[in-house]
Formats: sequence, structure tokens, C-alpha cells
Amino acid sequence: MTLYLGFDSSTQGVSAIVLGVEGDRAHVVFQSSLQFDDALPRYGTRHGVLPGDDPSVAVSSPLLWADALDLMLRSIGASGVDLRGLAAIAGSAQQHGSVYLNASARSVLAAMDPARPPGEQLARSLSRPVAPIWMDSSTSVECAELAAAVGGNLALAARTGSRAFERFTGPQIRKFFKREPDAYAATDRIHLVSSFLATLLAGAHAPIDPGDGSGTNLMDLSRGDWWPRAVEAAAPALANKLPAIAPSWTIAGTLSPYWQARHGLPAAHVAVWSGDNPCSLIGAGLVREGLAAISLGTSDTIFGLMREPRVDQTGTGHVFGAPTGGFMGLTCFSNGSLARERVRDMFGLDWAGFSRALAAAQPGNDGGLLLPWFVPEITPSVAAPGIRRSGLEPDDGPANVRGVVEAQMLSMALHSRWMQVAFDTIHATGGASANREILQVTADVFGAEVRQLAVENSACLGAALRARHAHALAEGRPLDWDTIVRGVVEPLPGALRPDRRRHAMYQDLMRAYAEFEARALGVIKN
Ligand code: XUL
Repeated sequence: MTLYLGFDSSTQGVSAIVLGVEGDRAHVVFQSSLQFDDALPRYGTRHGVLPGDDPSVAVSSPLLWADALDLMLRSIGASGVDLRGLAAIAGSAQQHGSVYLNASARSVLAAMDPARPPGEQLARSLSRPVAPIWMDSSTSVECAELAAAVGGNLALAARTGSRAFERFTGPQIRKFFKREPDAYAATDRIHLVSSFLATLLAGAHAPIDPGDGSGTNLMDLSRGDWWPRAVEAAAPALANKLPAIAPSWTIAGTLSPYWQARHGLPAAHVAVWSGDNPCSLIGAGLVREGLAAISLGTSDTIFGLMREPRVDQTGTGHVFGAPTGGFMGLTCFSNGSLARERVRDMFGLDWAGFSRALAAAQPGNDGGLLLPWFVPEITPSVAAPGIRRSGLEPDDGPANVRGVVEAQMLSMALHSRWMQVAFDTIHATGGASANREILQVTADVFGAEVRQLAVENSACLGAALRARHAHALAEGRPLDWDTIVRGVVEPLPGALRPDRRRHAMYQDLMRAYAEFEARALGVIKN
């Protein structure tokens, strides 16, 4: 059996999935996760973040990520999976985070002692002991500076796929250069979390893929390469410090002698790593345009493949490179489960009661609408939260339950229009995707078939599938993406089909919702 290993180094922990392929059949033979705080308490993280005084700052430790990978490899070995058949490894990582290495990294990586864990050996190669991560929001000034230097946020979004965002790597690098110019000058290479971990496995500097490169505000989306104007605006001499950008299926190298000796592993291919969102695209089976995924979790997200790099003119959506080539659109909503829970609790319901209440109200709520902004919203941008109702009684349980679900689906459909993709099929993931009443509203609003996906960690699975894809290509036996996902990413039986009449009704309601939203945002004056 040929094995492919996918890692996912996320905010709070690391996961691994081993895919076994025999003939043309592929299946998961190993799956496990560990939490950074529990597995490596000596780093002192809380939920994967180092404690600090400033709530806008979020940093973690690259050495922790390295040691966690090591622990995970040990636990795969201990599980009895025979890794001698390992052909390739790829990975997924939290996006935007950055790792700062000095010039010693090359020699240190090449001469690591297999008797010792990686973290302590790498420590002297860091020019910055901590890595800012995606939860950091301390760079508003640098965002404004970067946007101004390239002709404004619309110009930045048109070229890189996103307006300037605090968590994106370009503004983060700029802040580091401004605050710690000496440490910046001593930095030889700036990696993303993804390319840092690929570098560690290959024992030599690995490239960044376009999926994660597009999370920096520095990459020219359509060329899949750095945009010199943004790179120059971010910090001096930055072009010399950034790794190359290479297609997602590039083989960065083979597993270094360190890992081979330490865990008894073969000289497997190391494919370039990518961000967790691009990897999820593959792990959710979105390998053609027209398929979208909706993830209903703490926050709700909609994403899908786009052949062309269309950009959200309102500045809330993102375009990332897709691991299949092409692009992916992604829009995130902060009032996801949280908003559903607030309405559930308002009426003293459990989830079964929530479903019954949803079914008890008429689809469309007789034109009644609700804006579900219990906390500040990302899409559309709402800084001062507060729910609003139109034509809905505040004490009518079923109408409010339906109101929040319809608002979320109408908002998702409205704010993903910029992708200009007619979604015919939606794969639903995340906690609330178990609720078929909610998914029926999704199907009716989008006019698309909705299928529940049972995959637990689509980013990690996507990484394992990417390892197989990259390896097949490198061996001169390329496999198309349909073949890669077939039999591994299969939705559960029982798709929810849209009702034509209700879909037409929701098309009208969406216009009313858009107007209600615009009024609340002050875009249309009352
Ligand atoms: C995407 C983002 C998050 C992280 C989480 O822009 O910031 O989804 O990738 O790991």
C-alpha cells in the first residue's frame, strides 16, 4: 500500500491524516490530533497563543509548531502504521502567520541531530522568537500605509485578492520592520507557517504556494508571483527575504536525513504546504466551479473554486490561489453559530426545539426580516452590533428562529455574488450542518442541491490528497482532481433539493434584505 501523509498545523494544535492507496482505491488509514497547550505545556500557550498584555497582539512560537510535528510523527509510528510505504507528505497551516529566520537557518537545518527534538536546535535560527498569527489585529496603521502606497484598498484588492487586513502578512512584516529594525535587518528569510514547516521537513528553504501567498497582501494574484510594488511598500529589501512562490503541486524536496533517522522514515517527497482554507477546498471536494462549501461553525464561511480571479469590490471577501490552479473565493461571517445560539436561548429552546420552531414558521416569514448582528460582523462590515427586525414580532419564537436562519443564508448568497459563480451544489460542513431544517433553507435560498459532508478536518484531508496529487505528477503519472477526491470525499446520502417556488420567493426577499441591510448600514438613507 502506498501512503500519503497530510498535516494540518492550526491555531490550537496539529492533526495528521494518512491516506492509503491500493490499486485505484484510497482510504484513510490513520487520523489523529494533538493540542499544543496539552502536548507541549513548556511553551506556555493558551489555545495555541502566547499570553500577553495587548489584546490586539496574537503571537505563537515557531519552535512549538516544529516540536508538535515531531510528536505527531512519533505517534503515527507508535500507532502501528507502517510508514515505510510513505511516498509523499504535504501540509496545511493556519494562514497569514509569519516566521523570521536568520542566515544560520540553512546550516542548522542541514545538520540537525536526530537524537534531539527540532525546537531546541532551531532556536538560534530565529531572528524573531515569536510568530504573529492570524488572530493579531495590531496593524491598522500599517494596513493604511500599505494601501496608500499602492493606490488605495481597491487597487490592492484588485491586484492581490484582498484589501489590507490586519492579520495579513504584509502589514505584519511592516510593523516588525518599524518596531524592530535591527531584528528585521538580521532576518534572512520570512516564511509563512506553511512554508516554514515544509522547510523543516525538507531540511532546506521551501517555496510558498499561491494559496497561502495570497494571504499576504503582497502577491499578484493573476501572475501567481510577488507584486514588487506592494513588496517594496511593505518593508525595505523585503524581496530578498521572501521565498519563491511555486505551484501548489511543487515538490520542495525529500524528507531530510534528520526525519528519516529520527522516525525511521523513507526519503518521501515533501510537497509544498498551503493555507488551511485552500487545503479545505480540496478536502471538501470543491474541484470544479459551481460547487461551493458552506461551513456552519462559530463563524460561517462560504467558499468555492473560481476559474477567473474576480474580486469583491466591497472589500470583505477574499480571493486566494486554489491548489488546483485557478482561484478560490471566500467570504466569512462572524455571526454564525453564535447568532443561532442567541436566538435559541432567547426562546429557551434546545436544538431539536430550534428545528421545530424553524419548521413551524412559513418560509419567507411573510416578508419579515431580521439582521443577525449579535457581535461585530465581518460581512458586511458592522462595528457596532445590534439586531434589527422588520415586520417581525420580537416575542414570536418561530418567526425569529426562521428570521435568523433566513438572514444568514440570504446574507451568504448576497455576499458571495461577487464570485460570479452559479452554485449548483453546496457541500455543508461544521456543527450546524447536522440540522437538515437549516440546510433546506440553504437549498431554497441558493436554488442549489445541498449535501452534508462527513469530513471532520477538511484542511488536513485536503493536505493528504494534495500529497497524492503532487507525487503522482512528479512520478509522471498525473491524476485529475476528480480521481483524487473520488471515494475519499463523498457526501452523505440524502441530498436536500431546492423547491423552485420557494427559491423564486427568496430571490424577491433577497432584494428586500439587501435594502434593509443597506439602510441599517446607512448606505441608503431612511
Ligand atoms: C483566513 C483566516 C483563518 C485562518 C485560520 O483568512 O485568517 O481562516 O487561516 O487558520
